This record gives sequence, C-alpha cells and structure tokens, in this order.
Amino acid sequence: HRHVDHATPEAVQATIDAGDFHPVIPDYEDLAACRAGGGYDVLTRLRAGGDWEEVQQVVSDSGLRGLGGAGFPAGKKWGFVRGYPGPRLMAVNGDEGEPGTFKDRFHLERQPHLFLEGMLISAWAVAAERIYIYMRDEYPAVLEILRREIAALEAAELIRPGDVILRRGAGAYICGEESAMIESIEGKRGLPRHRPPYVAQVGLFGRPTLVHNIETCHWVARVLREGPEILSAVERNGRRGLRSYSVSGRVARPGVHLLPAGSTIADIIEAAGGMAPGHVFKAYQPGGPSSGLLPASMSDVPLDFDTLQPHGSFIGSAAVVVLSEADSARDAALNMLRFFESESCGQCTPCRVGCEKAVKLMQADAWDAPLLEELGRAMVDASICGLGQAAPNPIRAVIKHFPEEVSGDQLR
Ligand code: L3W
Ligand code: SF4
Repeated sequence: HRHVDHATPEAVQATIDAGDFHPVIPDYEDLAACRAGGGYDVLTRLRAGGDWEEVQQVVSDSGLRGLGGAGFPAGKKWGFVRGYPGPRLMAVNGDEGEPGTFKDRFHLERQPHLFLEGMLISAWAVAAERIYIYMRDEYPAVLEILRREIAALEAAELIRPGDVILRRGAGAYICGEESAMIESIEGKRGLPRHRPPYVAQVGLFGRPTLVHNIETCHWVARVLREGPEILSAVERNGRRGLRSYSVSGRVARPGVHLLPAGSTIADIIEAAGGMAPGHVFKAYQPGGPSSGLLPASMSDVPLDFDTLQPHGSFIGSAAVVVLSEADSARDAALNMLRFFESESCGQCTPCRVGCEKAVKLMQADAWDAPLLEELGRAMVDASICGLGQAAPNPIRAVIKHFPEEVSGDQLR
C-alpha cells in the first residue's frame, strides 16, 4: 500500500489517476476488541426480548438530541417513526459537509462499533427492515473501516448480508439535508423535498424512515451501555450533556474536543490550548457558516442548542472556527456566501439568485445594508430548505457586530 501523506494536491491527483491510492487506515477498535469490552451485548439482549419503549425512555432520560445540527430529541423521533405502519427503513447521515465539522470522522476512525451498535439498536427500536449509511466519499479511510466492519458483523451473524447498505456521497453539501440525502440514495439528484410530510412518515422509497446522524448513533450505544447519566449528569451553565466541538482556526490545538454542552467559547479555546501563538481572539463561527459569526465580546454565552437564537445564531453541528485580529470578518462572511452560492441546489429562486446577488453586493467597499437585509429577509421567508434560510446569517452578523468593516471607510 502506497500512502499519500503531506503531499501536494497534484501529487495526490497523480496517485489517484494511477489507480494507486490507498488511504491510511488509523488504528481503531475492531469487532473483536469491541466485543471483548462488552460491545453488542446490549443489542443481543434487546433482540432477545427487549421492550423498545423502555429503551426509548432511557434515551429520552439521557437528553440525547440529534447531533447533525438541528438537535431534535432522539427518543421522540423514534416514537414518530414507529407510529407509522411498516415496512420502515433507516438512513444514516454521514455526509458531514458542514465546513469546519469533523466530529463524525473523529469518532468513526476510533470506535466505529459504537456507531454501528447504536445504529442497530435504533433500527431495532423502530423495527426498520434495512439501513442505508450515506457516507461522505471524501473520507476514504472511514469508508474502508465501515466496509471491513460491516463484513465482520455479517460474518459474526449480527446482521444478514443486505441489512446494512453503504452508499457513497459525491461531494454535494446539500445532500446532507435529510430529504436531499434520501433522493440521492434513491439514485436521483439531491434536491430537498418540501416538508411536511416529514421523512418519519414518507422517507426513503416512500417508507417511514428514521434518519440519524452518525454521532447520534454513537451516543445511543454509549447511553445504553453506560446509562443515561453519562449525558444527563453533566451540567455546565445550566445546560446538560456533552458536545463534540470540532475546533479549528487560530487555536493552538485544533481538533475535536468533548466538553460539557454549556461550554462557552472561552472554555473551548482553553481546551484547544489557547490561541495560536501571536494571535488575538477576534470572532468565532459557533456552528458552521449557517450560524454566522459572533464577536469575541460574546465569550460567556453557553454554546448549546437553544442558547444562541437570541443572537441570531445557533450551534448546529458544533463546528467552531476561531478568527483572530489577523482575519477579516467581512472576508470570512463573503467566503461563506460563496460557499452557499456554489452549493445551492438551485431549485428555488430566493436561494439560487439570492446567494448570487448577495455575493455581488458583498464585494462593494461599502455594503448596502438595507438592501442586503431586504434580500436576506426574502431568502429566509421563501427558501425551501435550511441552506437558503440560513445563508443570510453571516451577512447579518457582520452588519451587526463588525459594521466598521463594511462602512467603506476602511482601507482594504
Ligand atoms: C417528524 C415532526 N419529524 C422535525 C425531524 C426532521 C429532522 C429533524 C430535525 O436540519 C439544521 C439547522 C442547522 N415530525 C418533525 C420531525 N422532525 N419535526 O427532526 O428537523 P429540523 O427541521 O429541525 O432541521 P433540519 O432541516 O433537519 C437543519 C443544521 O441543520 N445545519 C447543519 C448541517 C450539518 C452538517 C454536518 O456536517 N453534520 O452538514 C446546517 O444548517 O443547525 O438547524 O430529521 O425530519 N413534526
Ligand atoms: Fe435548494 Fe437553496 Fe432551495 Fe434549499 S433553499 S432547496 S439549497 S435552492
């Protein structure tokens, strides 16, 4: 196996073109190691005669919420899906396309069986007949790990061949939106659907479908192995639970930091070893570009679901990017809008045209704030899915928190 490490993009491409690319597989806990530590005992016990509502209660007691970004209570979702007549399906969202997010990869490259067992427990709870895992193709090592370990589960007769199907994404951010992901799994273009109906009722191939993010499944397994207290007993700033913050930008130690859910940006920077040498904290993206930017002065806000709404933001998938005085907030926001422009699926006008217009308006030395606000309002009100609805957030954040950067007075 040739391995490509610290290579230039051209060298990587040449290796791929030569058909000689093999990802470096990190050391991870395989099925044998996982079972030696009690892995799959819970699943086996439940399948032998567990009560799904009792399991649902444990998950609800833990306070576990969907960790793809929206934070919908996991146990409640099981109830919705189970409430519709079968056959039911499950789809796992491993698209992890939010810029700055890498927590799912982090967990999968270490303990893939926590995810796989949690997925199988969730599928058991809603009596799903088949599971589709939609995995980001940019994670070749993760794909290889999953191929191996799904085969190992089949060999161990914990699943039957065909019970768990691994599908590769093709690099479209919008395919992380659950209904676009479902369209993509069905072999169609990834266009978000209108809701209702929710996918819990009409999902994959028209069937009631449970959609969970990778990390949500990881915690289902841990909560059932270790008890709901592993989440519910952790308290900080009045918030409960744990979050895998993906931290990048101007910090000394970027990476995934598992911290209490009520952590502030000050706590997160501290966990990441402080600011990178020579950098002074200026601003942060709390949860992906859709969450906009917050100024350093807002260092005492707990970064959890529900706590950022008053500030026009949200925690999403907890992708924290730290900016310093060396960075421009307006350039960061423009970069985010360029991303949305490029990733908009294009099926609705407010988002397709709105992102394009916003990018043009944001290139002026002085921003036309009222016009940008009017454009943003149309996008929020009239876009079909979260991409178009959240795209104006970075613009609003800069106008609110960094007006001096867009007044046209600054030398650029
Ligand atoms: C049945 C109802 N089901 C809601 C289900 C719904 C979905 C889940 C959440 O995500 C977030 C955004 C950013 N009956 C239901 C119901 N559901 N009501 O609950 O639904 P919802 O609508 O709250 O959100 P959503 O559209 O699924 C939008 C975040 O995503 N985001 C993050 C992207 C993250 C990545 C990544 O890399 N992991 O790309 C981007 O904007 O926080 O709030 O399952 O069906 N009555
Ligand atoms: Fe597509 Fe944007 Fe409309 Fe979402 S809001 S459906 S990404 S065009």
